[in-house]
Amino acid sequence: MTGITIALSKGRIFDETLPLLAAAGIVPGDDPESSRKLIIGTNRDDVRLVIVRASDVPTYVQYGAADLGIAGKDVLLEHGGNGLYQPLDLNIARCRMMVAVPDGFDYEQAVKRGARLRVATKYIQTAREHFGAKGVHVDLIKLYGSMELAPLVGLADAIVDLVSSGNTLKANNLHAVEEIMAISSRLIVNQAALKMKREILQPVIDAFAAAVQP
Ligand code: PRT
Ligand code: MG
Repeated sequence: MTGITIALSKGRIFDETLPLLAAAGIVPGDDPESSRKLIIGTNRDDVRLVIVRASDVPTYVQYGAADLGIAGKDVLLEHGGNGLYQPLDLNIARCRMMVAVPDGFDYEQAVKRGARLRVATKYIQTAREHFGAKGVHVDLIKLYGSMELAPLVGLADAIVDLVSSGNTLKANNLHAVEEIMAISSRLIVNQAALKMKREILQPVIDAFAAAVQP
């Protein structure tokens, strides 16, 4: 293909990327929420979109199956970023990576006692780094979704998860006890593609950069 392929996940990243695409003169031909197509054409013959799982976006770009992608910092930290050029923080899909516990669980006290905490999370690397730096001993339990359930059924003492409104924590009688980091989504670029297809890629990257909201 002489054009470029952009990997996106549907949902919040796709929605918040639309204005950036528009700034680059790119308008998707279908809505991934209603269409079952995994490859979506655009108004431009030389640009197509592939719709993949959020956590798969870095993999597609790393191997050059997509030239560009947009992925959360949470996802990039777990992936490791190998082979990826990350020129821009797009400041979209913002949230915070937090440690949360059930209401009534004394986290400070447990940490002070040097208790071994059981922590359920999808973000094993980030959690390991966070608790390691604090000197807190943890057993990490890998989950792929609905971390909020784990402490409610005795699977874990605490979770590491993303929080935006805080409504999910509240609805499950959990509360945040620590912020690990602020999260937003980044533009990622395949390093080889940047050299081979710079004529098409660079103007898109520049248009995104100019359209980023503070
Ligand atoms: O859904 P799927 O399992 O396919 O993948 P995903 O959950 O990784 O994808 P998606 O599309 O839900 O999220 C894509 C990216 O959006 C993430 O990688 C984050 O960088 C970013 N983002 C921003 C969020 C949130 N905000 C967010 N609130 N991702 C997930 N959440 C979840 C959170 O895990 C928790 O379950 O929303 C729930 C909390 O929301 P509040 O508003 O109740 O606090
Ligand atoms: Mg999700």
